[in-house]
Amino acid sequence: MVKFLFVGDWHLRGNNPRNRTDDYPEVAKEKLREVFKIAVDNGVDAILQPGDIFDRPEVGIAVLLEYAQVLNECPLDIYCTIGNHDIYGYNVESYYRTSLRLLEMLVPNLHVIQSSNDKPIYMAKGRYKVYLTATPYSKDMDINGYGYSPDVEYNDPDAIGVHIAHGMLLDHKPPFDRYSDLYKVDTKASVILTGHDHMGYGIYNRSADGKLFVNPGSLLRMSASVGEITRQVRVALITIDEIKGTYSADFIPIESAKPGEEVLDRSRIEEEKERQYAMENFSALIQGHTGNKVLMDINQIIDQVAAEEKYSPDVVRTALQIIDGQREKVEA
Ligand SMILES: [Mn+2]
Repeated sequence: MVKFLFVGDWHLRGNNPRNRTDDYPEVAKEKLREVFKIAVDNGVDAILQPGDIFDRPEVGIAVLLEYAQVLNECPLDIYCTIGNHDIYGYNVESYYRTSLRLLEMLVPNLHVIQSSNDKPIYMAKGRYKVYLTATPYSKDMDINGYGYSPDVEYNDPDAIGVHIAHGMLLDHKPPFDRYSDLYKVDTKASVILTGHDHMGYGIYNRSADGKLFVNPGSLLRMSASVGEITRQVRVALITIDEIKGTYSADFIPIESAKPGEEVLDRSRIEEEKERQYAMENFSALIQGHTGNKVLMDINQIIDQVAAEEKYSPDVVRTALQIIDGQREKVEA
């Protein structure tokens, strides 16, 4: 048997996200150590991770060294790819100057797969051969379903491809456009492991073509949404029978994860709702006075300013892309 432990986004950082009430860096280290123990106890061959190792492209040196030390306690190889939070301006070309790149240099067991064009990594041999590939976050991710298949061939008819992707693969239609449909996405791989969406659709066996999709959700909870409060933090054990050519996934709960209401603070969310309500009232008030439509939508505001100032369409498009990127950051 070939076994992998697949762990969702980490978002390592040196301080607390706004809505966390416990000690986030300490919790992160505790969870990583639990992950390593689960991996060893289950005799896995490697730990797999879909990117967003760090919450930002650059963290302080003290933070970097502390996490490097914890990762160096892991006796197993860790294979990951690059998430949108790991790079500058959503530009995967900036990887070489990020904290993740430095972490990779400090942790010999950590392997960052940088491109879906990289040669498939040969993981195990039986009658079937197990190969690992990955697609990092990039400007192409989720455009026409891109990201969930390697861009190289396995060159082996008996390959079982395991593909990691940092993309918005979902089992439902979200309130934004850039995502891929779990039920339709095309792939050469057999097992597709995704992150980026922190809630995770879980484990899905696509009966039409026998593909296995897994997103257990992020290891660390960043927001205090209702879904995050009730979500069980878990990892997934992927088991591949390289003789029979079968594969499956099972969840393993993270025991050190506290109940959401103990570590996530809802009060700011309530404050935010109140602020939004006040804004709506305010805009209704202005509309009543001026009779004009109030520009509440950022796209409208940019279009309006661009038209008034006669900016070129290229500038407007770039501005909107940057803002979209920031929005995704908030959502992911
Ligand atoms: Mn993420």
